[in-house]
Amino acid sequence: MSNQLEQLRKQLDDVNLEILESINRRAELVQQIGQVKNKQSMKKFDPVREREMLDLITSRNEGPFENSTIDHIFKEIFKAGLELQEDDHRKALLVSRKKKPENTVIDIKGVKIGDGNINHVFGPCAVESYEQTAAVAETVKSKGLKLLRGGAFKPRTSPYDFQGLGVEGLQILKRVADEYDLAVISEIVTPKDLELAADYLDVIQIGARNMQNFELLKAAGDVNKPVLLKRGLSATISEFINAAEYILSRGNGNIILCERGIRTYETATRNTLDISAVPILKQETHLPVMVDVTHSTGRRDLLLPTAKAALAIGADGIMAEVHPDPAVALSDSAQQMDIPTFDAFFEELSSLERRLK
Ligand SMILES: [Mn+2]
Repeated sequence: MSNQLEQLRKQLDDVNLEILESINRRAELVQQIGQVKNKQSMKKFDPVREREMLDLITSRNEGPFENSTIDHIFKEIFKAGLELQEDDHRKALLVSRKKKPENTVIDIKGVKIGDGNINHVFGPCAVESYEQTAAVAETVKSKGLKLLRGGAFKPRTSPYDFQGLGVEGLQILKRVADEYDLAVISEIVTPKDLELAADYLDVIQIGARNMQNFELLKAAGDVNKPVLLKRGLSATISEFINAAEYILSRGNGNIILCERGIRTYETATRNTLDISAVPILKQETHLPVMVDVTHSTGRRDLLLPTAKAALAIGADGIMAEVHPDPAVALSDSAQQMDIPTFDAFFEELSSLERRLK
């Protein structure tokens, strides 16, 4: 009796190994098909073809398994094959370290971003006037910094909130950039403004709310300007990386990724700063990574500690908002730093930078 059981078990082991060999042989064929489809830019998933395969299989099914069970088992095998093809594709993402092991270094008016040195981006939330922007430019310049931010087109939660000065804001930024020899960064929200903006700006920002605006990403991939891409408020890291891939796939490889907090159930901060995104993005991609401490925290008292954490964890720089008189700012008045606060913030951050070197 026990001898019979042993024999049956032996046969079962043999069948298992046959199945193993068969499904791996199938996997190799699926990979070859994937390569052929890639060359012809064909879709990986073909529901008509899957239906044909299932029909052939069930038509030959003599049991004891029911057709519905066979359908279910093979559907899992098909799915595993499809995932194998997609894995092959993921290995080839242009933004990935697998594709390009060395860091991307972006030259912005002589400042190198991504070469291991730290560079920050400071400036007002929105450009409100020449005087207001110039006041921040002066303090940025006095610290030996080169990059100035300022919003001209402001995508706001409410349509009745200040929407930015638009082209006039870009003109103010350009004037300030020329007068103070700074490089300016501002958000563009629509593809039609990209070419115009390129005349005024040194870096085009794509904001969190537009991270998956695929037409804007594609258009940004066509211009010859560095792009600072912010993570979407509910975007996974994989979605963020794929958004960058949209830009690079069109030819523009000068992309800075910016973690700016994600939406969670926590209400103590405006968003939850996903600090671990920084080393993940640095490992998975070859792009520079910055951290926006203003929008991630929404709290002035957290700007310095989160900025320190960002530098300690390997960010290429910090983005934060500075306004000569935050109390009267037309946007983000609660978390912009006034100039004395910014002076103290910068001094502490610089001393950490020196210790990190
Ligand atoms: Mn802001």
